[in-house]
Amino acid sequence: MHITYSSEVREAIDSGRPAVALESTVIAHGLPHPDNIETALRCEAAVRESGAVPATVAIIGGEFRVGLSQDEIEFLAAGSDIRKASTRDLSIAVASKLNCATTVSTTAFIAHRAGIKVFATGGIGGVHRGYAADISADLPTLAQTPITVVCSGAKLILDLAATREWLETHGIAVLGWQCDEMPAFYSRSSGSPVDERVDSAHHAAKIAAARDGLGMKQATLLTVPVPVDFELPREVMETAIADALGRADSLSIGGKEITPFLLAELTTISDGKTLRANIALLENNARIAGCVASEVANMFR
Ligand code: PSU
Ligand code: MN
Repeated sequence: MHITYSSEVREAIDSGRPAVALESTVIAHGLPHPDNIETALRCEAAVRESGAVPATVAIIGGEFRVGLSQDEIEFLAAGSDIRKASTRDLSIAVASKLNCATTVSTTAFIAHRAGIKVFATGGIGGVHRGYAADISADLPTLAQTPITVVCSGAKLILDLAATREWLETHGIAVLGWQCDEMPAFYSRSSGSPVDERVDSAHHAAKIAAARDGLGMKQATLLTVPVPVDFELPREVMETAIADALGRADSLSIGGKEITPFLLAELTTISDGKTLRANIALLENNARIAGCVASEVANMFR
């Protein structure tokens, strides 16, 4: 499989230095312009502050890219004609030489094959509410890709209980970063327990190393609650989500459009509060992923 690396990421991987993969769908489709550029750069800076090298993943002209320049990030953020590439789009993207942003599923797919062990994002996709057949390709990919994904759980617009059950059925361990309950994206609680609380990056890294030692093929989810100052209570969010889902339904929005549509609707309904929470958790997750990647790299020295 052909992957093109930035020189910085190439050197980090070759010398066993820690690297953290970052996705690009959140840049091209998840956040509005220009917050998306600023957030992408802040996430990269957060990874660096934790002593790791950021490796933002995308597909440019059909080429799998690991590590992007600022110009390339700005190109994705400008967003015109950038396809949201999920697993089913990978072969099409390569054959037709497309420009694509990578979701959690395709970022994990590419990052794992690039030799990167830790990946940071905001919220993974999951089982959509009221339509159990709409399951994000993020889930089956995580069931087949041994990488550690640092996230704030699944996005609150989803059916979180069904998503939690799916993870359990498919053998994906859910760790809680200094918490006992799986976070719910904008909210710090979901009502679902984590499988193990971890209080240090070292503990998380030990679990990831044990997974690899067992030869397991599943990802590990390290779930991190949104920073307290940015949390939005779940009860308040439920009304907003019901409104956003109603609008999506009346406009017949579905498929890959639904997640970006709902996130944008919530930003409008909440007067920007969900956007600020999303940015805060993305940056925080990138920082923690950098710490975990550093611990993982130490174990292999
Ligand atoms: N995290 C965010 N914002 C996002 C996403 C994650 O904070 O927009 C993206 C991820 O790329 C994830 C995708 O893979 O949303 C899920 O899309 P879908 O539900 O269509 O599978
Ligand atoms: Mn879907």
